[in-house]
Amino acid sequence: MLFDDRRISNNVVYTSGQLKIIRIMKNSHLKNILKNMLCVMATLLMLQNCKVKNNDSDEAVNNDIIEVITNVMDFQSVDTIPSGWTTFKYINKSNEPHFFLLEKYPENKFLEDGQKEIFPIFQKGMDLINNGNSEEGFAAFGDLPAWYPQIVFKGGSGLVSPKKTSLTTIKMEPGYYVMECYVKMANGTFHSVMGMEKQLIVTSENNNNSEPKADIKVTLSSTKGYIIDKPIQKGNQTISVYFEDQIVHENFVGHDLNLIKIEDGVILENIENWMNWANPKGLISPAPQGVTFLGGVNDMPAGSLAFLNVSLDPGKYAFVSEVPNTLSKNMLVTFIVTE
Ligand SMILES: [Cu+2]
Repeated sequence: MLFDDRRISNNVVYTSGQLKIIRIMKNSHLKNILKNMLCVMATLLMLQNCKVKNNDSDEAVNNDIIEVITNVMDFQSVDTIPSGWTTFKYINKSNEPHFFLLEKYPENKFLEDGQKEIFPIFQKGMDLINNGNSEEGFAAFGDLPAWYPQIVFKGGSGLVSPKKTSLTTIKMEPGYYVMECYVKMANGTFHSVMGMEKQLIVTSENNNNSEPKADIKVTLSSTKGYIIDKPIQKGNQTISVYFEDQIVHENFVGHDLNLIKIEDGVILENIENWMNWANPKGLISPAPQGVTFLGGVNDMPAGSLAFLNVSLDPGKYAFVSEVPNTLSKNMLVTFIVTE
């Protein structure tokens, strides 16, 4: 019978052979749909994976933040990090202001050598200065080893007040570093002598982190002081710090940048005097009243670039360097952050 092997579909008559082809086609259409669905699912899974990967890399970026913690008179942090752009989160849990300075040591010189040949010399000189024998004290620094000038200051945090945290980003080159704080205790003893020194090894493996983007740009120069590119607003922001040049100032260190918040009535000259470590009353506990240290970028060679991430409330602030005569050098610059 003709109609036995024929079917009617949408008023079109098909032979059984045609129906078979249609079924195969439908099946293959279904397969295509399934295939497409699988592709979509696979894509979604891939995207999901990508998202997970991105999350991982976000976490990796977060993990890349190197925490440095001071509990009392110490540095707690990892010993070894890869090279590249590195954000240091300095958490000061103690009751004193501190910073960390990264000192790149010459080859075959290590923390133990510094402890033996450098720290005691500085302490001896400082003790003499504190006792009123400035000339003899500065002469004592002549006993520093021949390799001392080969140490390169490669940045670090600025001063950080008790219970405050700072974020400083520096491009770390491979090498052997010593992390040091040379703020002084009330009796004139350097914090480094009390245990605030630690080795940090930077490997040749690169962390592949990218350079931060700056909202505000500050240029440091021995002749012009601090040049700030635009007014600083409240809120979270990244400040780049560029060392146009670097010199040895009267107290043997180079210029750096510290961010401070200042209460009303604070005399700027008192801040200026306190910031100089070579002054018997400088860089010593207690810190000047009405001044909160919010980190910064420590001493670096000419041509260096580093970043400071800060969150600012309205108020009066200043950038100040750790060198003498900051007011006349334009290295104590105040600014107001408005609502
Ligand atoms: Cu310290």
